[in-house]
Amino acid sequence: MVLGMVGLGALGLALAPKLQSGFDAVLGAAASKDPTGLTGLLPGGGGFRYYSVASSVPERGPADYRLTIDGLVERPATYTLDALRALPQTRIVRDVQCVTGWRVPATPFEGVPLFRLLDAAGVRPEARAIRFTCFDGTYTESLTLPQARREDVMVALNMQDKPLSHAHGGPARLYAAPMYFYKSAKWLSGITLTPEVRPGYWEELGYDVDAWVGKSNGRDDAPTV
Ligand SMILES: Nc1nc2c(c(=O)[nH]1)N[C@H]1C(S)=C(S)[C@@H](COP(=O)(O)O)O[C@H]1N2
Ligand SMILES: [Mo]
Repeated sequence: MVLGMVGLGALGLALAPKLQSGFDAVLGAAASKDPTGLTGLLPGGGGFRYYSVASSVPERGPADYRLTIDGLVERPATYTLDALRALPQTRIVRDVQCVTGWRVPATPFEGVPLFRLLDAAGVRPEARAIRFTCFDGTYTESLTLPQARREDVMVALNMQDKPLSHAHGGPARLYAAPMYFYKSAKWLSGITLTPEVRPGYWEELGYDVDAWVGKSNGRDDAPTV
């Protein structure tokens, strides 16, 4: 279907602002990261593919990672990695499903349920949705408030019983278990409560904002989980 075209479109968009600053270098870097996921199988990744729409992403760890909650909340907050690890954690084991077709069976994720961070921040009544931002400086995602409050949506700190690696979006990524993996923003740095849904990076390029596995993006092949 249109996935290849969407990928090429994304590449063009991502490159456009950078063209003045060294066409060859940028083109080479972007091509090696292939946003369509046709290349870039992670070594030892057990079927995962490495995705990044940014050509390079800084590494952050316990010393310099921060997660901010702001927007339509009573108590904006900034969490360190230690602060996130100190909160009660949840564990979910589901298949990871990318919208382009690849799947990784029964993958454990652990982290802080998103609703706990929302409750701690005090969501204001006029908030309807969340915009997620990332320290790659480029990727964005969205959820409605009811989606974000599900028990199977978390800020993930561990994957496959290990701290999330940089390649998989560590030290913290969103994990939205019932949705295609593009909802699970890697290198998560911002959670902003908004008055309405603001479509994320791939959603601006045509992917569904409500990304239920098997029930979106032209598919109707599985019950909503
Ligand atoms: N910041 C960021 N998050 C992202 C992406 C990305 O390009 N940048 N790609 C998404 C897509 S399409 C997929 S399939 C998964 C891939 O996660 P992985 O690299 O851990 O396999 O990350 C999602 N989250
Ligand atoms: Mo994906």
